[in-house]
Parts: sequence; C-alpha cells; structure tokens
Amino acid sequence: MMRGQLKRIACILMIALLTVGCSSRQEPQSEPKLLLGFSQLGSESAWRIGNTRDIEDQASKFGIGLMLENANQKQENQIAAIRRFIAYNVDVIAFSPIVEEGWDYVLSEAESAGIPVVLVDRDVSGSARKYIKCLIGADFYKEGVLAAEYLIRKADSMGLSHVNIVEITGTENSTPMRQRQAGFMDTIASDKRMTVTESVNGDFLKSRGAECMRYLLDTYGRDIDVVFSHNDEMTLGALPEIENAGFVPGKDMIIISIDGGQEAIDVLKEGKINCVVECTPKLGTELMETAIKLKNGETVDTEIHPVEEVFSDEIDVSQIKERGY
Ligand code: GZL
Repeated sequence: MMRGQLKRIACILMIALLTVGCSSRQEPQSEPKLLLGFSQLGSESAWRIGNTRDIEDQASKFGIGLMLENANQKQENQIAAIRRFIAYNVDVIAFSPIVEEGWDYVLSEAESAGIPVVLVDRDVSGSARKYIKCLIGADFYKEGVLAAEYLIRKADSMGLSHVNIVEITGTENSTPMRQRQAGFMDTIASDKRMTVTESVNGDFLKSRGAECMRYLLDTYGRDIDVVFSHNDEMTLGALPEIENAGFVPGKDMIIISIDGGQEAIDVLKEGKINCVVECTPKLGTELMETAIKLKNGETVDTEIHPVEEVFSDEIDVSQIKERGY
C-alpha cells in the first residue's frame, strides 16, 4: 500500500481516536499539514500541564494533526506510544523522555521507519542521541547556575558566614534533575560558606515535596538555612511543612525554586519564596516550526533553548506579568 494511502488511513484513524476521547483536541478544519505523534510523560505538575496545553494550542494554530498520548509517568507507556506512532506512519515523532536511558531500541525502530524524532523539554543519554533531529527545551544546567548565583548574592547581602543547604531533587535520572543539580553544585563548589547537608528525591511531585520536607525538618530542623527545590510543585508541597514546624519560609529559611508557574510566583510575591528560576513550558511554537521543516526536508537546529529569567526578592515582584501556567 502506498505511503500516501497509509497516511490518509492514519489521519482517519487518528480522527476516530480523537472522537472516541483518546485526546481532547479538535482536528484542524482542513487536511492537516502533517501528522505529529507526541508522547507526553505525564501530568505531574502545573509546568507539565502548561506544556501539554501549549503544544495542543500551537498544533491547532499551525494546522497540524496531533496524536498526543499521556504516559502517566511510565517509560514503558512512552515506548508503546512511540511504537503506535510508527505503526500509524506519522510524519514526525516528538516526546519528552521521563528519564535519559532506555530509548535506543525504539528510536532505532523510528529511524528504520524513516520517521524523524524531536525531543521536547528533556534529553536522552549519549548513545540514543544519534537518532534525534532536534532538542527543544531549557538549559537546565544554567537554571542550576542561576539558582546558585542568587544564593551567593543572598548570602553576601545577609552577611552569612555559613550556609546549610538541603536539596529536594526532581525525578532521578531525568535531565532537569541531573543538570539543575550539576549547575547548582558546580557554582557553589568554590564558596567555602556553602554546605549541602542532604539531597532527597521528590520526583517533581507536590506530595513527595511535602514528605521530603517533613523528613528534612525532623532530621535537621533549625540547622536548615536554604531549601533548593528542583520545581515549584515540590516547593509548594514543602512550604506548609516548614510553617507547621514553626519556621517562616522566606525568612527563617531561604527558599529557591524552579519553573515559574503562577502559583509559585504568587507565593514569591507573599515573600514565602525568595527566588524562582523560570523554566518556560511554552515550547509548542518551536516544536511545530521544527516539525514542518522536517516534513519539508529542511535542515533544523540540533538544539533550541528558550530565553529564561530569574524572579526573586531582588526585583520589584509586583511587576511580574501573568504566567499563563
Ligand atoms: C522541566 C520539566 C520539569 C519541570 C517539572 O523542563 O522537565 O518536569 O521542572 C516537571 O515541573 O515535572
């Protein structure tokens, strides 16, 4: 059967899937420019939900047929989704890998099928990288550096001679967890005031952020000077635990977070968080532009990093605009 017929069948199948509730998105009114299969890793945070919404909105805007599957935090679901995209013979596959390892086989299958693959948000480890056309996402190492640079300035302004830091990390072996930690640790390494007392894994989840903070407070209590949390969700889970323990977040403990969602920015404005490093989830435009170029056989950038800023108690936080996620 010709490739073109296959694609028409795939579009019909996809529209059928969409109408039976596989996805909530409307299809473009005219024939889609191309068929994009996207495996989203889950719905663990406001960031992730904002990322999904942006990709859906931009697919509609660009007239691109989108098969979006949510893997509910399971790598095996992402691998199965990619295999379904290959079977439907989509024009482009994109996914946000929940962890960096374990993708070589399925990506080699996509390559054998002649379907280009784009990474959104997170990366895959070295050996699998050869199958990737483009990575669209934040410079997580820089986010860790920005967080540490803020802390160094804050310690200077407070005249601190010693700074005990606890770290609540994101999903183990994920790109943001590995690189935010590396950027932060490398930046404080030469500052003799800084001590990282313990790092615990909060898996980017609010509930786990609360659990981690309870453990850290029980273990170190008032010896904690700084909480460095890899995402807002875990930070927002940790804050009530700090208050329940009798401490004032933002005053008794310096709170540093990453993502920049509306809820965390509102808490920053209340003074309970000291610094939020932005990590924009709005990657949909770059994804659609890249998919169209790949469909047209054009060359694409191997990496696209959005420009991101730092929101902290060093600026007039009342001027921070609505975040949209
Ligand atoms: C970062 C993204 C992370 C966010 C978390 O780009 O991978 O995953 O920081 C999300 O909120 O869970």
